[in-house]
Parts: sequence; C-alpha cells; structure tokens
Amino acid sequence: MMGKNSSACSFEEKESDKSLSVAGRRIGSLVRQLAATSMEGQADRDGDLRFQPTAGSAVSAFQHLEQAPEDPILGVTVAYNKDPSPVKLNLGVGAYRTEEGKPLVLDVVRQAEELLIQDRSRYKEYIPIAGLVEFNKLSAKLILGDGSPAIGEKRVATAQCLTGTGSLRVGAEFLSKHYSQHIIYIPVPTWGNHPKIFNLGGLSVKTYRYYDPRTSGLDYEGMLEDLHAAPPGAIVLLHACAHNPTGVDPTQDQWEGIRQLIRLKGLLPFFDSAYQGFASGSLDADAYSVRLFVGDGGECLIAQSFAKNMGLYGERVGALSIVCRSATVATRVESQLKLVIRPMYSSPPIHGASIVATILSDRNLYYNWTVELKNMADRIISMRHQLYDALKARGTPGDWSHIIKQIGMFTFTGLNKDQVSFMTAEYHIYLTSDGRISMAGLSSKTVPHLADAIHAAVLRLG
Ligand code: KET
Repeated sequence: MMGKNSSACSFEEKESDKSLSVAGRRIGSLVRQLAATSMEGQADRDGDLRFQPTAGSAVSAFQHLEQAPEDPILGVTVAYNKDPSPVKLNLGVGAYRTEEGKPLVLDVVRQAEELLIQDRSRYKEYIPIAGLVEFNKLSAKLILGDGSPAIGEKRVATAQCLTGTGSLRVGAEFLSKHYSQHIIYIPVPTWGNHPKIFNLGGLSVKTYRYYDPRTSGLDYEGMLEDLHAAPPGAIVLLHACAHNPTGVDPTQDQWEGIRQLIRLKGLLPFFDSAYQGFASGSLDADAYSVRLFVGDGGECLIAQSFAKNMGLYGERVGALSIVCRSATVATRVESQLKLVIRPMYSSPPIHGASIVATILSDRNLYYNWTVELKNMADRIISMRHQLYDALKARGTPGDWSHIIKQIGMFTFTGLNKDQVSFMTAEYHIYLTSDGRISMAGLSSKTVPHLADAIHAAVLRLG
C-alpha cells in the first residue's frame, strides 16, 4: 500500500514539475515579450519588470495625479495647526469652543456615556441598516415636535445616517433613484459641501438667490422669483435655521410665503437641519420652518445633524427623515433607503446614536441638555455683542450691525478675500476666505485681537 501510494505520489510530482516548467517557460517568454514592447523597454538583468507601475517600481499608477487643494473649510484648521504663533485663533470650522478656547464635551454626553459603559447587556453587534429604531423615533420627534400628526400617522421614514453630510448624501441618492425630478435648487451662498454632495448623489444643481450683500439680509423677492421659475417638481434645499454661511433666516411671514410658493408649484423641500437649538437656544423655535411645512400635510425630506447641538462632531450621528403622504408609502420608502445604504456603508455606527437615544429618552438628561444647549447659544450671542461693541469702540469704518442681527454659529462679515489673507498673515487669525467667522470659536479674551485685525484690514484694504 505504502509503495503504491508513494509511487503514485512521485508520478504526480513529476507531472506537476513538468506543468510547472511549462508554465514557467510561458511566463518567461511573456515577460521577455512585454519587456521588448514596453514603452520604457527596460527589464533589468534579473527579469524584474521596471515598467510595471503596480510592481512597486519607479513609476506609480497614480503618477499623473495633481496635488488636490485643501477643503475650503476643514483646510483652514490644517493651516491653523501648522502655525506656531501663540496668538493664533481658529475661526474657520463651525465647532463650539468654551470661553477658554477649548472643545466642549457636554456633561449630559459624559453622563450618557457612563450609563452606556455600565450597562453590560450592551454589545457591539452590527445594528440594522437603517440604524437604531429608538434613535430614529426620537430624532424624528425632536425635529417634528411632540404631538406631530405625521409621526402619529406613521408617515415618516427615518434612517440613522452619518450625520448631516451622510443624511444629505443618502437623501440625494434616494431622490436620484426614485424621484421624477433630478434638479435641486440651492441658495447662494450656501455651505460649500452642498453642491458636491448633490452632484455626486446624482442630482443636477441649480441655484436660487438668497443673500443680498447690499442689505446684508435676505433677498426675499429674488428667492421667490427664482423658485417660481423652477421646473415643476424641482427639489429645493432649505436651511432649516441659522443659514450657513450668512446667518440670515427668513422671518416667519417669509417662511409662510416660501411654503405657499413651494406647495403651489409642487416643488419638493429638502431641509438641512444642522443647527437646531443653536440659532435661538430653543429646539422648538429652531424647528419652526420644518414644522410649518410638515403641518400642511405635504411631503419633504429632512437631514438632521447632532454634531453641533450635542457636540458629537466626531461621532458622526444624524438622521434622514422623509415625510410621506401615507404610512404605506413611508414603509416602502424606508425599504428603499436601506437599499441605498447597504452598498454604501452597510449600517451606521452604534455609539453616537446610543448617546443621543439615551439623552433624548431620559427626562432629566433631556432637560439638562436643553440647559447646556441654551448656554452655548447664549455664549455665541454674547460674542456677537462683544465683537460689535469692540468695532464700534475702535471706530472701524462700516455698518457692523449685521454682526448682532445674524443668527447661529457664524457671522458673514463682508470682509473680502484679501482682507482675510491679511488677517491671517498679520494677526494669525484663521477664517474661511468668504469672510465667514465662526462666532463659537471666539471668547471674551480673543475679541479684542479679532477686532484689531478687522479694524486694520478695513483701514488697509477697505
Ligand atoms: N449642513 C450645514 C449647513 C453645515 O453647515 C454642516 C457643517 C453640515 C450640514 C454637516 O455637518 P455634519 O458634521 O456632517 O453633521 N458645517 C461645518 C463643518 C463642515 O464644514 O463640515 C462648517 O460649515 O464649518
């Protein structure tokens, strides 16, 4: 038996030796052929292919790439981090800082995390494609209001997404697959990521007038004219509150006018709600526009972010809600949202959504959150007054009243690109080149430095 087996084995070995050497000869000849016909025509003496980019040799498969520019907003932080100056100030990205200039983790977030850690029944299993059911319910309730009929009638499909950005992107891909009209109107100006998200999500981007630099206010007429001229069914991106970058929101009467026109023309509103609670300090007041539209029984999409109002920036937690005409449609919409999400990132992360669900479902934590949120909003409002007073005190030319009139995290100063570059070069103050200042990054200690910089920039380059 042994002998038989061993001889069979050696026969197989010989056979495989033979086929190996045939294969070897074939590869050898292929290599020689390739070497002879290659553009560079160089294989070294050992037969290594120098011209093969993926072989880890001189020429990279990505050789042709140009250096991409930094992101216009997040790139400001990159530049700030490289500056060794002790007086440097980052007023670029919209991220809250304390009076001491430090990032803030809310007390309620710390408390919720303690509760989560202590609960040994919690696992790190995959969560459903559309996210945590409890989180979705609570998020929809937060934006639509406690007794919202749309929620009561189960007309809202909600999916936990990777914060505001991810919710917008999932919404865009859903619309490009399932909605009859692929044109989306966005305001001028708007958050710089909007056109990129919607283009990549398969929509075609057009703009409507929004900000009037002459009045530093809303171009209401222009906005209505442009929306009136939009093709039927077009999607309209609306900032739910605290418009970024202008800090200019429509009044309640203007919202009603916008709603009537949008409904009359059968346009589809898509709300970006990244700052609920940050505009006025009240979660309900900041949801006014969304609730106005949902209250008329019509359909809309809402992208919600918990980055700013819970300070959960890096946890990437948010939600996309689609308010539908009926419960049956909402169920189907949710099933289709899952088909968008599954091949994109499969399912969302568990930790941030668990924090949010813990806070929103606990009466005490929820109350404490509203107090902390109001403190953040109030500190930003106080920064507006301090900056305005400081410019007045210096006699800086110009009308700076928009600093105290604007709403939310940002002041759209009206400073131009050159003035911004001057402030960065001479005062180490970092802001986006459109002159937007993140008021949340300012403190009583840094206001004079900023006011000096603005004053000098206006006098020098006014
Ligand atoms: N919408 C708006 C209007 C917005 O300003 C931001 C972020 C987002 C959505 C998305 O945030 P997310 O973290 O995905 O929930 N804006 C600030 C940060 C950034 O640019 O990413 C900013 O404008 O500074």
